[in-house]
Amino acid sequence: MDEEREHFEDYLTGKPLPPDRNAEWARNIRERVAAGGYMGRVHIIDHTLTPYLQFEIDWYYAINGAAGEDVRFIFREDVPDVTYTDTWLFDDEIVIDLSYDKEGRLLYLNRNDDPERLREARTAWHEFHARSFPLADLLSMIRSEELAVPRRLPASGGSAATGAAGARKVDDDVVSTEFVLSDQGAGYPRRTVTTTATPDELDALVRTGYLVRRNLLDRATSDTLADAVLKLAEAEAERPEAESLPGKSIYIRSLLDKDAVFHPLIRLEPALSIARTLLGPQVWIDLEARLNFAGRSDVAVPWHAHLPVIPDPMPALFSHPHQIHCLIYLDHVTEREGALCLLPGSHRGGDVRLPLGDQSDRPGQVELFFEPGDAVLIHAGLWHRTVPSSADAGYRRLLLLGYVPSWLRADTGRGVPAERSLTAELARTGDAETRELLGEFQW
Ligand SMILES: O=C(O)CCC(=O)C(=O)O
Ligand SMILES: [Fe+2]
Repeated sequence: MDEEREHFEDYLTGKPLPPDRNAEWARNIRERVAAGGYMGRVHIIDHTLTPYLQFEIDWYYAINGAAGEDVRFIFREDVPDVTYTDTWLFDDEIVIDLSYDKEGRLLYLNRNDDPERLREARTAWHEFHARSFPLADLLSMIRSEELAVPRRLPASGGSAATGAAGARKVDDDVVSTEFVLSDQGAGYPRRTVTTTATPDELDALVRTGYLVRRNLLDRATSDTLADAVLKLAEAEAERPEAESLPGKSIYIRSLLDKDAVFHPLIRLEPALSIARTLLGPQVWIDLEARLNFAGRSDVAVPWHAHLPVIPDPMPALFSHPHQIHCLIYLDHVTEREGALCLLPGSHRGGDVRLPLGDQSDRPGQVELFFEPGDAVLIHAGLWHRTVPSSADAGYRRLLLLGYVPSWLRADTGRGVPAERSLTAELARTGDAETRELLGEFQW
């Protein structure tokens, strides 16, 4: 790596390239390819070439490509939504993951023999390969000036080695992202999102699909909100439209419209900042509650995910349903009330298909218990359930704070409102597909 750094620094000063650069490696490639082997790589790039990428192309890729390596590129916006890391995959059988420090220096190589990791790496490779293009196309884009090739180097030469680092900064484990909002009308303003979740915690949420936050609300706040939830539950329980199992449990929807005591949760920064860092800066908030009445046994929510909408096969322009749901517990959740069970990583693949009503233990499940004010953020695609309560259970109240990308809205609220909703009537009489086309979605 240090040698590479030297070469890069020479390159930046405009030193001529040694004609025999990378010769040994190129011989290795030629031999393998001549013996019928395949060598290839896919490199993620942006539309502006970084100085480091220019260096890699001129110093290595041009030589490797000529020797027979399938050097390929993928634009960042085309990166498939699969789990990937910087990985070498040998003969479709051996996975080696590479890890780097913040400056982009190699920290270690890790051979991973887990069959699940192999499956993941193969999927990532095939998806990346399918959406990538060869070096020859990249060179032709550079020639035809379809790609920006800045001649002036960034003022802080040091950061060049990390490639397109984006605007995410990490100082003392505080992650700060400066977003430019793609808002033409407002002149493309900037918005900085700062979160106290550490980079490791953010990565864990993305990878495993959950992140526990203890004491997200202080005790006084959680007690106040618990009372407000109970009051609404009692007021709604007798209504015919109530979403309840009478005497056992009830969902209360649209809380922000029902009691202003919930409004401070709109700006619950520790959770909001995590959601904005991961989903993008523009989200809207939906708040609901669920309550189990005390003293009831066998009250449980079977295995489910909140957004089980990934079709098979995957259409090219499918919109992945990323939302973050923050479950805030307002009571003690012990064995009596029943743990929350999660299946870590189950938000990533569409291949978990548990039958309706399934309450069985699953390999790898994680059980969580809570104190009032504790929370867990989950990816909305994560599979979870609750363990059945016992007869000595206390109340089990939780808030479901949903962070939804802002563009995902049924109603823009603009123009002259309709006097009466014709579509509501149509939906009442229409079949399931008509209702779906009118915006109804049941899960
Ligand atoms: O009660 C819980 O702990 C979780 C409830 C849940 O998963 C839900 O209502 O969607
Ligand atoms: Fe749920």
